[in-house]
Amino acid sequence: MRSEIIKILLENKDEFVSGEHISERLGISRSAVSKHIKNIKNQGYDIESITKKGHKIFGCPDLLSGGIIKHDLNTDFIGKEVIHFDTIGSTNDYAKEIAGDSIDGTIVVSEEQTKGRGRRGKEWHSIKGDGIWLSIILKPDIYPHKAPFITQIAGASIVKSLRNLGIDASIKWPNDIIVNNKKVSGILTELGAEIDQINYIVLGIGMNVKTMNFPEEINSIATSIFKEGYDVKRIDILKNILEEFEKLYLDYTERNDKSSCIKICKESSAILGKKIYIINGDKKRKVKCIDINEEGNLVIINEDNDIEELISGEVSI
Ligand code: BT5
Repeated sequence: MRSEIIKILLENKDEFVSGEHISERLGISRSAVSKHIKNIKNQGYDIESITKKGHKIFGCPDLLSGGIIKHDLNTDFIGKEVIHFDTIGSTNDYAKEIAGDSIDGTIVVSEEQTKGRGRRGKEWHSIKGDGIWLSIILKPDIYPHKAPFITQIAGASIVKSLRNLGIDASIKWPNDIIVNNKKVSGILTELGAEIDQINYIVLGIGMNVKTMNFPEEINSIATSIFKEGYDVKRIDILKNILEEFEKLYLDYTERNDKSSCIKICKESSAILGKKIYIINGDKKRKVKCIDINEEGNLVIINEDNDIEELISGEVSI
């Protein structure tokens, strides 16, 4: 309910909105409206309330709450339902728990994660208020083997969004977003499926936006948008990602069209045409990356001069 009230105040941000108007629109009593407004103010929203005139919003705290995300969000279904936490273990874990009962496109965001995860159980540092820790619940009508491509769609939509906002970013296949040679964002796509049917996909995106000091173990490989000299708000990045993601996702799931996504992946690749290392446990092999093909797979020339196609993996430059 609070997020609906914030949405109404933001829609009318140049004027006072009466308690009566809000109570009629939301079907709740005027005293309930007053209580909610009080709580919203306690969260840090700058709202002026004048008797007989109503309530006017002047400013929002830097929170990724539902009302702020939904305001002016230009999507059909992604982000229509927002679940926002101050702190949580992992947004992906929570999203998987609720996926069965959630509507397609529901998003889970948290200001902090205490058990953020990367691939294969690796730790993902998610400092409070510093980044975007987001999971999107998706229920596409596609076969399970087509799900991994969602990671490429996420990567393409993240770089596209960052570029829309003037940030020079690239993709290190398959799931890292890089700014000035350091990792700013990572993607974790998880699947709940039967043999021939997807129950849900949880797409996890982590992005460092404001972090200046990283923990020792990732300090040399990680960066943030702000640290690289870009002063962009988390909310603007997040909304851009949701909007760009939805377009490429619908191309793929409704029209089986991967072309725009692959084009972005190739144009923004940090490794295409370069010598890279393929990492497999303790082993490292030096190969040349020659293409990202129509399936989103990495095509390389290996150490024996043979052409190989990789479906997933870990690479370093
Ligand atoms: C990833 O895994 O890059 C996927 C990260 C996905 C995080 C999101 S946040 C919302 C959602 N909820 C979750 O619990 N997860 C998702 P991977 O490619 O395996 O990279 C993991 C490695 O990245 C770690 O081993 C570190 O080396 C490095 N790393 C950890 N935290 C980082 C950070 N904040 N920034 C940059 N690199 C980091």
